[in-house]
Amino acid sequence: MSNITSAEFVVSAVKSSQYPPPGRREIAFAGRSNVGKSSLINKLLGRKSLVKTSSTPGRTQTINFFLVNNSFYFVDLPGYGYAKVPIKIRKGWGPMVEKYLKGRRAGELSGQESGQGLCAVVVILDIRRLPNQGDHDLLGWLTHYKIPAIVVLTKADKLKKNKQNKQQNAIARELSADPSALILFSATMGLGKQHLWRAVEALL
Ligand SMILES: Nc1nc2c(ncn2[C@@H]2O[C@H](COP(=O)(O)OP(=O)(O)OP(=O)(O)O)[C@@H](O)[C@H]2O)c(=O)[nH]1
Ligand SMILES: [Mg+2]
Repeated sequence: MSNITSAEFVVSAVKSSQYPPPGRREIAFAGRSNVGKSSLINKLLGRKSLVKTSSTPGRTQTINFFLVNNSFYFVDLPGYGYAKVPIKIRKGWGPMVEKYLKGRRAGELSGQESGQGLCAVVVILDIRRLPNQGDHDLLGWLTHYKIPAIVVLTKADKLKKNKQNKQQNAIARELSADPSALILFSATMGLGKQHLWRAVEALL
């Protein structure tokens, strides 16, 4: 998508009654706390601070919907796996996100029209780390609910080129995936923006 004409915050939700009404397609973004989800969305949309980012992990604790080009939603999901997030919120994360994934699937929504609902989840991993239990759980849910996943390795700017490739191969092995299926990204450098847009557009 080379042309973002509008991007606006719609709603923060903690339960399904607060989601915007169905009728549009949406792409969700998920990953562990502080991995760079909100920064990645801002970069994709070419907006500096549409989505709040923070160096303090656990900043995003609700499901945030953004309407893009008056056409589809981007959905910023809260991050998982950060120990300092209060226990009550941490315990709520699993059910809240799983309910979202289950309930918003394309074809699951009332009306059953194609052209609406969750088309794919962009799973964001830190290129410097191997996937953890939370990452595996998320990918497991996506497989279970037959929701396409686009896997992105972000913060690539933190590693030199040869180390990037090494990590890409190691993470792919851990996920039993093809290394070329993992998109290298950097919100600070803009690396991977076009590549990720192509993957998103193919599923929207
Ligand atoms: N060097 C570098 N830093 C990044 C990148 N993406 C995000 N960051 C930094 O990582 C920190 C967390 O970024 P956020 O986008 O707030 O992360 P998040 O996953 O939304 O975090 P939570 O909402 O707390 O789960 C911030 O300090 C960002 O500036 C990147 O590609 N490269
Ligand atoms: Mg965030």
